[in-house]
Amino acid sequence: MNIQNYINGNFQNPIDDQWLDNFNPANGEVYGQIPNSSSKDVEQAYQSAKSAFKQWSQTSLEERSRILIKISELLEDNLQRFAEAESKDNGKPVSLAKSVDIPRAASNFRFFGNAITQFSSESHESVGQQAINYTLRQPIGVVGCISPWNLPLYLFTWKIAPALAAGNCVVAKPSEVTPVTAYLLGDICNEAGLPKGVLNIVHGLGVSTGQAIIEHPDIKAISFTGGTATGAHIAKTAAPMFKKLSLELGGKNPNIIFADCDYEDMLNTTVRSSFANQGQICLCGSRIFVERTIYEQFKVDFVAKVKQLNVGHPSEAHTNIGALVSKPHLEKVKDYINIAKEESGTVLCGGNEVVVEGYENGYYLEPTVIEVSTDECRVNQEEIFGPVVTMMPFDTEDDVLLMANKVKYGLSATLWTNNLKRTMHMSQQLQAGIVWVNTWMMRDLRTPFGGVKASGVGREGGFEALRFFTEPKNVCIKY
Ligand code: TXE
Repeated sequence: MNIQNYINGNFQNPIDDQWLDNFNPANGEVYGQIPNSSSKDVEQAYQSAKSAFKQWSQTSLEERSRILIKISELLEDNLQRFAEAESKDNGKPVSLAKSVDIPRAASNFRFFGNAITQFSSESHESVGQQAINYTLRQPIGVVGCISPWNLPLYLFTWKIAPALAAGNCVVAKPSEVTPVTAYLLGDICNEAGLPKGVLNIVHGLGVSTGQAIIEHPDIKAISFTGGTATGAHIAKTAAPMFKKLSLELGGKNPNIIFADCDYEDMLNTTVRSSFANQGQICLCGSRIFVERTIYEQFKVDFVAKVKQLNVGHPSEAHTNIGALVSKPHLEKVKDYINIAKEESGTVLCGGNEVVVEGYENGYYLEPTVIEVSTDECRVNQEEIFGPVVTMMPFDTEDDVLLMANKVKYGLSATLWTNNLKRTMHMSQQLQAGIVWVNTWMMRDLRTPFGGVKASGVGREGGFEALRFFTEPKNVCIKY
């Protein structure tokens, strides 16, 4: 499938006619070409967004809301087609794309379509001075949204929907590794009646297309999800132009298990929080810490369950773990398994590539559990972003808190306990933007989402996202 840029409501080839191969991770074959857009394409997308801005920013909230909800409905109508496209592009099981990725992309549009009708700003009466202040929340103008490959349409729309709801026009770039569902979204936007130029989607490499977006002097805000190194580069580039930035970056999240938890629930959820989406979710609990009194039992039970996971072709109904997203990523994850062995970690299960019959060149890897003897080893400190978890025992609350916080990241943490005092204490002390207690990845779209430390700056979700995509202006009236 060949794809094109979506600019001013039309599909078009890149101006310089530069193209990239798009791979199917399930069989390693090239199945299409995608534009590698240059700054010329980004400029055209910007001009189209700029021309559309005046009218879109003046469009009533009811009308914006109606269009966003229509996009959501059309995504739902096309669930099967989008789920299959996402799976083919990314390697994730179709069942996962159908139950999580595409429904969530639809929810993003519905949620922000509704949220904008409830969004309001503050007013401050200056008592005794006969003045009133009120805050205008105005759209920024043209904003840039750049998203990664792990949850392609899910994260792409998580940025675009609030940006559009707040009255901005958008230049967006999905990951060059998984661009297809973003391409398909263009048609849906046209069908829903989104005016031309309000959303523009340009495809290409980070260093060419992405770089042109972040360098563009008139794209006033950048919402980015991706690797921490890229986030740092974007911050450096954008800071001298005083762009507004929201950066959602990597994670190395602790999953802390106390003996007093609901064991079965914890065990089943821990399998999911370790290996969902082939472990390629920034929220995965990739460092498992288990209270020593149940450590040996957990080790036996967890490994037994992990061994039952089926690695297979993404479209097979019995597949739990599909293909990793790309060959270079597979190599990176394998390198970490070798590093673990060199660091004297013990591979309790997995660790090898899987050959799936009929798809011998696909990027399949066994779910891998590594027992580590110290929390300071590289596999316990660096983001692997694949189907690999580490585990080790702990003795006290203080010990595990220290280890949990002793990484450069701070995105999420999971805590399994029925002790209320401990829950309150640990939730306050964990250095993370999100703490889940007795659950994992339970999402309410109204809540603030994002991380601390090297996991990024800013929060997405709910009114936080609408605040990010608007500029507050104070108006003071003396009467
Ligand atoms: O991400 P990149 P990569 C982590 C994970 C992974 C690592 C690298 O550990 O192994 O990051 O992944 C665009 N200007 N996460 O290399 O490069 C790029 O085109 C503007 C965590 O795939 O950060 C893509 O659209 N844009 C993560 C997006 O940035 C640039 C999800 C993300 O790609 C750019 C994915 C530039 N100079 C990976 N360079 C999470 N937090 O969920 C790249 N891009």
